[in-house]
Amino acid sequence: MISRTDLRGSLPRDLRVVLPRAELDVEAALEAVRPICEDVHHRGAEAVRELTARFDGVELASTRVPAAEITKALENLDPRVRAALEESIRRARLVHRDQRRTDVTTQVVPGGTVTERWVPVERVGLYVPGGRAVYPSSVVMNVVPAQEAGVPSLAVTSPAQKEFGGLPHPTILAACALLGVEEVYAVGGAQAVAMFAYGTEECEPVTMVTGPGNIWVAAAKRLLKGVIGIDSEAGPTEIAILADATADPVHVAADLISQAEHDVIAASVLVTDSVELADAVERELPGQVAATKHGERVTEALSGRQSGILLVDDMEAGLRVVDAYAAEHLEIQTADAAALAARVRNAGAIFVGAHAPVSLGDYLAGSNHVLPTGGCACHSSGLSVQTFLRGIHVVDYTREALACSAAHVCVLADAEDLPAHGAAVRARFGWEIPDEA
Ligand code: HSO
Ligand code: ZN
Repeated sequence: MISRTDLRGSLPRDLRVVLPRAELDVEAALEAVRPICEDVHHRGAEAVRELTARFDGVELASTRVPAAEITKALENLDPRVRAALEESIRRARLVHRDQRRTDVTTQVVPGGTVTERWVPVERVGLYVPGGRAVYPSSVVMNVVPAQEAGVPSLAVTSPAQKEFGGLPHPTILAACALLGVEEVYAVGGAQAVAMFAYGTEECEPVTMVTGPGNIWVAAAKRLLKGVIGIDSEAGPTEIAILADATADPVHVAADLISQAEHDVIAASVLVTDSVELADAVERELPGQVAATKHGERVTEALSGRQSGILLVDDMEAGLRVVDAYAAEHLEIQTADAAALAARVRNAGAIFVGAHAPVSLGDYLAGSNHVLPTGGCACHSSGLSVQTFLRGIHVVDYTREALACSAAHVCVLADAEDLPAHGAAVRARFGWEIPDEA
C-alpha cells in the first residue's frame, strides 16, 4: 500500500533526488486558461456566465449571489456545524489578531527618520473551491487574516453547483454569513480569477486573489500575477511525520490517511528511525483504509510515488530529511518532540507531539491551513495577516539631515555612473555638496 525507502547508511548530499514528490504541471495548463482569461477581459460578465454554463452546466442570471441566499444558507445550517465554525473563527481570530503589525519609526540620523507603515491591500478576492472539495474551513482561513489585516473590501467566489440551484455550496455561503462577508459570486475556475483580476459589470476588480483551487485556478493565478497579487500557488496537500519508536502506529496511520483523503495526488510521508514503527504502521494501514469512507482515493494517494515511508539512521538524519522535504504539514511524534520541533527549519506548519494531529490545524487549532506546498516551505510561509499588508517606507529628512548625507549619496551616485542622482541632492544646496554639519 505504501512504498518504503531505506536511507540508512549515508544520506545523499542532495536529498531531493530520493524524496518522494509529485510534479504538478501548471505550465501545461497555462495555454488552456489563456483564452478563458482573455475572453473575460474583453467581454466581462457575459463571458463569465457563458463559461459557467459551459464548465459547470449552470445558467446564471447574475454572477453575484443574492444577499437573501446567503442569509438563508445560514438559517438552514446544521447548528452543530454552526457552533464548530464559530469556534474555528474565534480561535483563528485570536491567533491572527496577534499577527497585526505596528508602524515602526527608526531615527537613522538626527532629523532623519524612516517609518515602516503597514497598509492593507485595498480589495481582496478569495477563491473557495467547489465540487469534490467543499471547504468552508478554507473560507475561515482566508477571510480571517484578511479581515484582521484590515482589508476594507472583500469578495468570495466559489463555483456554481448544479445540485444547489446554481449557487455555491450552502455551507460555504453560511460560512460567509458567519464571517460577515456579503459579496459572494457563484463563479469557479480560471474565469473566476479573471473576473477578479479584470473586473466585470457585476464585480469590481480586486488587487489581490488568494485561496486554493484546482490546476486551472493555479494556472490562472500564475498567468494574471502582476495584474493582481496572489498568495502562493496551492499544490496537492502533504503531510510528513517524523516519528521514533515511541510513536503510536495507530495515530501515525490515521494521520497519514487523513491527508491522503484530500486527493489521489496528496502526499503522505513517514520518516522514522524505527523499523518496528514502520512495520507496525504498514500493518495498521490496510484496516484503517478499509474502514474509511474514501478508501479508494486514500489507497491511490498512499501508493502513489509521492507517498512513502523513509527509514533513517537516527533523528539527526530524520531532521535533515524533513528539512529537505519542507512539508506543508510536519508532525513530530517523538520522545523529545518539542526540542526536535524547535530545530526544524523548513515546514509550513509544525504539529508537536501526540496530541496535535494535522486535522486539528485544518479546522480548529487557530493556526492557518493555507500553507506552502511542493517544497515551497523552504522560502515561503502560510497565509497570515502579513499576506494582506504592505510595508510602506516613509522617509522624512530635515535639511540638516540631508546635508550630512549628501557627500555619501554623491559618491555612490558617481560610483554607479548616475551623476543626476547626486545632482538631485546638490540642487538643494546651490549645486554644491554641503559641508557636513
Ligand atoms: N489539509 C488541507 C486543509 C483542509 N483540510 C481543509 C480539511 N479541510 C490543506 O492544508
Ligand atoms: Zn486536510
